[in-house]
Amino acid sequence: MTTDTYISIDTLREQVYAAFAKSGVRPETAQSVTDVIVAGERDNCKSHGIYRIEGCLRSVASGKANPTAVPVLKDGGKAIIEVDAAGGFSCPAYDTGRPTLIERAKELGMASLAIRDALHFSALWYEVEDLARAGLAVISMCPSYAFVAPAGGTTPLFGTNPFAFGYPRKGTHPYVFDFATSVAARGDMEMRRIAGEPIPEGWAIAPDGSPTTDATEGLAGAMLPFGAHKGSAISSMIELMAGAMLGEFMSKEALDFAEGGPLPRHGALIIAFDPARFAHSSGRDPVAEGEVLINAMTDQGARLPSERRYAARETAETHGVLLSETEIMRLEAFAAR
Ligand code: NDP
Ligand code: PYC
Repeated sequence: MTTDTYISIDTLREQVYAAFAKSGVRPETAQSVTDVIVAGERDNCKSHGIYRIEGCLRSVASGKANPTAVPVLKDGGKAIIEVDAAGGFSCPAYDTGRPTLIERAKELGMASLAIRDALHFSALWYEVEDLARAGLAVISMCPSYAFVAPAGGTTPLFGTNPFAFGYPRKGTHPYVFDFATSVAARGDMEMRRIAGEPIPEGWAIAPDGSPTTDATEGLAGAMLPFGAHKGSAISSMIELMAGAMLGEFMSKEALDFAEGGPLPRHGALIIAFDPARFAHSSGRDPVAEGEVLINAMTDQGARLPSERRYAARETAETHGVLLSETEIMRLEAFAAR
C-alpha cells in the first residue's frame, strides 16, 4: 500500500527547479518551466503537472529541446508580436512576449502574440489566467501531435489542440476555460495506460478503426474529437490559425518532424483584447456586464469552469500538494540527478 503525503508548494518548486537546472537549461528557462509545472500540480491538473517533467528532461537529454535557447522578441510596434522560441520550451517564450502583449493590447485595443518554433507541453490556462488578471480578454490555442481523427474519419490528423479563454473579473479569480479539442487530453490517456486502467468508451478507436476502451490500443489508434463535428471544426480552426496562418507546423507536420520525440515542436497563438476599449462607446462596464452573465450561471447551480482548479489551489496553498509515494520518489530522483 502506498501513502500519499502533502508537500509544500515551495518544496515542490525547489525540486522541480533543481531537476531542470541540473538538466543544463538556462536558469531563466528552468524558472519559466518550473512555474508552469508547479502551477499545474498545485491546481490538481495532474496531466500537466509533474507528470510532464520526464518528457521535458528527455527532450533536453536527446537534443530535441535546445537547452540554451534564448527566446527572441520581434516587435515592430504593431498588433502582431512574435517570439521565436528557437527550439526551446514555449514557457520562456511566453514570459518574453508577455509584457509587450499586455502593453500593446491596452494601447491598440487588441494584440496577438505568435510564438514560433517551441516545444509545447503545458496547459493553456496558465497564460490566459495570467493575462485576464492583467485586465484582458484572451483566447489561446496551439496544435500538437497528430493523434486525433477528424469527425467521420479514422486516421490521426489533428492534434489534441487545446483552446483556452480568459475574461477578467473584479475581486475574484478570472473566468477561464481551457480544454483539449479531443474528448480527453493525451496526457489523461497516457496516465490511464500507466495506471493499467481502461479508458471510457468514445475517447478513441483502435488501429483497425473499431471502438476501444483499452488505453494502449487507443493511443496506438486514433483519439476522437469532442462533440463530434463541432469539436472537429474547432480543432481544424486551431490547425489553420496557429499552424498554417503562422507558417508553423500543423500537427501532422509536427509528428512527422519529431521522430518519436516526447514533445511536439510547433507554434502557438495568443490573442488579447482590452474589454474597456471595445465597450468604450457603449458607456457600459464590460467587466460588470460579465458579472451579470456569470452570476446568472451560478445562480442556477452551474459550476464555473476553473472552479475545481481554483478550489484545488486554495487547498494546496493551505495544506500543500498531495503526492503519492511514487511521485515523491520520482521527483527526488529527478532533482538529485
Ligand atoms: P477538462 O475536460 O478536464 O476541462 C476543460 C474545462 O472545462 C476546464 O476549464 C474545466 O475546469 C472545465 N470543466 C470541467 N468540468 C466542468 C463542469 N462540470 N462544469 C463546468 N466546467 C467544467 O480538460 P481537458 O482534459 O480537455 O484538457 C486538460 C488540459 O490539457 C488543458 O489545460 C489543456 O490546455 C491541456 N492540453 C494541452 C495541450 C498542448 O498541446 N499543450 C494539448 C491538449 C490539452 P476545471 O479545470 O476547474 O475542472
Ligand atoms: O495532453 O494532449 C495532451 C498534450 C499534448 C501536448 C501537451 N499536452
